[in-house]
Amino acid sequence: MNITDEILEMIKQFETIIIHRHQRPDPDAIGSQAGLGEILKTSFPAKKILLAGETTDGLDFLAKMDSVTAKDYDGALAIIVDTADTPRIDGENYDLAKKWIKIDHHPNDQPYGDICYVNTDASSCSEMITDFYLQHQDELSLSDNGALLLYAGIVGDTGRFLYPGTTPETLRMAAALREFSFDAAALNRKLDSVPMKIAKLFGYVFENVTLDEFGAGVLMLDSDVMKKFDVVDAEVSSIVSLPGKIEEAQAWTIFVAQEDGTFRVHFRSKGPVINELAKLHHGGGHPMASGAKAKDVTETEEIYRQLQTIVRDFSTK
Ligand SMILES: [Mn+2]
Repeated sequence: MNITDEILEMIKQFETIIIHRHQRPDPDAIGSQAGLGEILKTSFPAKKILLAGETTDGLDFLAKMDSVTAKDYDGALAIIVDTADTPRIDGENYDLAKKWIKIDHHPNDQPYGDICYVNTDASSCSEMITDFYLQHQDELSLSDNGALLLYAGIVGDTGRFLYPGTTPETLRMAAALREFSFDAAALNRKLDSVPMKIAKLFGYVFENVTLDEFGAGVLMLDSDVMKKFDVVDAEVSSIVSLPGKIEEAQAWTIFVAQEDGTFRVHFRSKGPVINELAKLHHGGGHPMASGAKAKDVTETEEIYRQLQTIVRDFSTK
C-alpha cells in the first residue's frame, strides 16, 4: 500500500474531517485546502467536511472558511496541508483531533501527524492533491470548482509555471485539471491583477531595490513607505517576486515593517540556496523561496550581509 492509499483508507474511517492550512495563506494554501475539501465533499456526501482557519481578504473569491468549534474535533480526522510546522497552522484545536495527516511540499523540518506525506519535488501542495485524486479516480470525484481551486494553487506556487519547481509532472497535473470546465483565463487574470495602490508600490520596488555586483538584492519597506502607499503586510506579497524580473538579480531579500517595529523578511533566489539563511533568523521554507523575521534594522543589515556572502560564493565557485 503506498502512502496515498493509506491516506484514503484513513479518510474512509472518519465521519468528520477538518482541513487546515498555514496562516497568511496564499493561493496554494487555500487551493489545496478547499480543493481537497471539494474532493471529499463530492466523493463522500455523508461525511462532514470543514475548512478551518481565517477567511482571507483578497482570496475569499476562492473559498470561504467554515466556523469550526472545539466540539467538532471529537473523534475527527484533521488533515493539514501546505504547512511545514505546527506553529504555522491556522485555526485552533487541531490537536484535539483523533488522528492527523500532514500533506506538504516544503522541506520536512518538522514531521508531524499519524501519516506524514511530504513530497518536496512537488511544485505545490495543490499538485500533490491533484495527484492523490488521479491515483484514486475510481473512488474519488472532483467537481469543476474543485479543479479550479487546485489549478489556482498550482498557478500561485509556480508563478504561472515560471518558477524552477515547475516539472513535467506539474504540467501533467495542470493539464488534467484543465479538462474540467472552468474559466482558466479569468482565474489567471484575477490571480495576476493587483489594486492600483499595489501597482504604485511596484514602481517603488523597481526604483529602490539595490543590487550588489554579484546580484544580491535588498529592498526595505519601512513603516514610512508602508504608510505612504497605504498598505499593510498582508497586501505586499505580490511584490516579493518582482526583483526576479531584473536580469542581474540572483537572490534578494525584502524587509517589511510590522506594527510592533520588527520586520518580516522575504527571500527569493534564482540559484543560491537561501533557506538555511532563513533558518538562522527564525524562519525557513524552500531552497529558492523562504521567509524569516528580523527584530530590528540591525538584524536586517546583518541578513543582507549574509545574503551577499551566499550569492558571492555561489557566483564565484
Ligand atoms: Mn505551497
